[in-house]
Amino acid sequence: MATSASNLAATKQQEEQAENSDSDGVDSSCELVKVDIAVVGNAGCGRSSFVNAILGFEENDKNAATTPSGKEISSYCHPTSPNIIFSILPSIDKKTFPIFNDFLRCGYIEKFDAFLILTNDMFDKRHFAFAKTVSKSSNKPVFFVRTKFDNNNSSQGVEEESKEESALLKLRKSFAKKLKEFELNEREIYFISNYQPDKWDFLKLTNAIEAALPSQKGRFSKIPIIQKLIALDKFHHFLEEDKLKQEKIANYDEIKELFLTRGIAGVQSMINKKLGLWKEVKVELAVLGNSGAGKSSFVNAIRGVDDDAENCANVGVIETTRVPTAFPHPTNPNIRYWDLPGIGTPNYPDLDTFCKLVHIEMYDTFLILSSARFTENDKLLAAKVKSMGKSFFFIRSKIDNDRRSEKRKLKKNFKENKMLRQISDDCMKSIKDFGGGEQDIFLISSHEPTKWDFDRLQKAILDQLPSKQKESLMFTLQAKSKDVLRDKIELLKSRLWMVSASLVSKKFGFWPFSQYVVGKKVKEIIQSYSLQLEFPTRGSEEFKMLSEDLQRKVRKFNDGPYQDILQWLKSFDPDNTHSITDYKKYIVTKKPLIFLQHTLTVIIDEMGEIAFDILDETANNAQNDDDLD
Ligand SMILES: Nc1nc2c(ncn2[C@@H]2O[C@H](COP(=O)(O)OP(=O)(O)OP(=O)(O)O)[C@@H](O)[C@H]2O)c(=O)[nH]1
Ligand SMILES: [Mg+2]
Repeated sequence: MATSASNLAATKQQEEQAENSDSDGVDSSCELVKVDIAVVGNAGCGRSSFVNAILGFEENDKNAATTPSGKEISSYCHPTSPNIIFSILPSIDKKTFPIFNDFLRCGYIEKFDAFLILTNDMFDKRHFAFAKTVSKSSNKPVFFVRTKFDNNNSSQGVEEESKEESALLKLRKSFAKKLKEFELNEREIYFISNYQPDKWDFLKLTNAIEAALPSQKGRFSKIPIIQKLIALDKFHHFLEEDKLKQEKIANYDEIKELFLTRGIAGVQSMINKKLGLWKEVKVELAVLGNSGAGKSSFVNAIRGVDDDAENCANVGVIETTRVPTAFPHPTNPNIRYWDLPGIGTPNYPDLDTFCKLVHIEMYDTFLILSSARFTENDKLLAAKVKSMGKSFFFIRSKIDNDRRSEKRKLKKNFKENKMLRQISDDCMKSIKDFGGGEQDIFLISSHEPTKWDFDRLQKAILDQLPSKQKESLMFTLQAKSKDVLRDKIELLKSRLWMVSASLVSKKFGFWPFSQYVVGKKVKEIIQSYSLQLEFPTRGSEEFKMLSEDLQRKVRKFNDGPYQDILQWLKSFDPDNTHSITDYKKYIVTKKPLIFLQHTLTVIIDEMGEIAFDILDETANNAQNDDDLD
């Protein structure tokens, strides 16, 4: 048998590395157990590329594997795993060995510990005959590897994927037939690409080689490229990649890189930043209109603050708003409603003075209120805002007053819809120059924000804001209407994969990969959902008003997770599909991200239904009260 110079070099390299093993991370525990794996194949089948791929060498590295010439053997190992050697044998084809028996007589079967038979096409007679000889004369493992699988498989799109599936099936069938012909036991065929080791069966092959060589248990995974492949595999496992990647993860590559370099902790720090981004976004909303139009009352209503609360905007029958005053949202101070004095008041006699003094350019959107027809000043202001390329809304306030007086006047002949149409038509006349339609006027009462267009207004404001501002404002809106509720549920769901990833424990880190979910954080998330979906707290007046059935349902989410989180989570999946158990303060499951995604989706759906029921019940109660009036 010819042994090449590079084989000797590899041995020398191993010896040197073994000597330095303590200082440079070489696995010293297995110095004595060497394995030499033969890479067999025809010329051009990808033997050296395979060795480079498995050892993580670039083709132009000085250490890179090259195919030996003639009947030489070249051997390679990775510096961190010097005891795992890959030796490229001379080509098994007719050109190198016109007589096949000459190949068999070279003593390879005795010398090497395992055999990888590579082909970039179909396996031929010699391949099978060689495998048969190995299995007859020893019980050394042989692996059939089909290389260059990337050449005909781009695996992009569903159609290509199904084509690939059927190609694989065909190849497997014909391979099984050949095995039978040569009376070889059933065995696997591994489809790989040396250029894309993260795809197809590359990792499966390395796992199989390691499993077949008991002396190397746990050693293959020390080779960096294999370590990376394992991490990547775990990453795919973690994300259930295909489903999540396309739909939800915009910055997939960034996340992958973070996962591979810094593990779950890296992904989480990025995710936490993203999840918290909405808190940093600023939104400035200007509320304008004549004195007494109901600006301060509106500012309080939209912030969910009572007119006599500590941080309320002062409301009064006499003029109260004299200087621009910002009212931050109670749960997010970056969202500010500005209560602005009306144009025409002593300090702001005309539009120009007003614009200058209130710094008109600093607001994102303008809410123009009037409790009667819109005035000339309202229109001048709207035109100015329009010229600045910003949005504005005409809001007709105090509809409850109109309803009350009309009802008193018309008694049984009172028809609310007719009244609303009249008010709307009347307002339309005053703003006809703006060319809008009925939908551009919002009829509201700040005293009854669950009625009329209050909700449609909130949604309209949201819809014209840029997406980050929209998200930010959405979280502060009260889910007192079905539209806002629906949007909130959608928003909560769109953040689900990030939320799920943030709940996985990073304590157990990247290696071994964490299967632990932090129970306390799950409770916090459920609590935040309760808040977002406006579940009344136990003991509150709102809670007492609910029917018994709804009280029980609300309690399930308000109290349930705090009793026994494991049992509580299991109640959403009686078959325990995700096989969850608990360990100390953790929920343990094999695929934490998938488990969380599924369970939290079920939870949000159930909570969403309850929130809708609460709205219905509250609306019914209010209607009954009205009917009694
Ligand atoms: N019925 C009813 N009254 C309202 C509504 N909004 C405001 N009011 C009443 O209208 C009066 C004036 O309301 P404010 O909110 O102080 O009006 P404003 O536009 O801030 O007034 P200035 O600060 O003076 O410019 C108060 O008595 C409020 O209680 C409403 O939607 N319905
Ligand atoms: Mg005011």
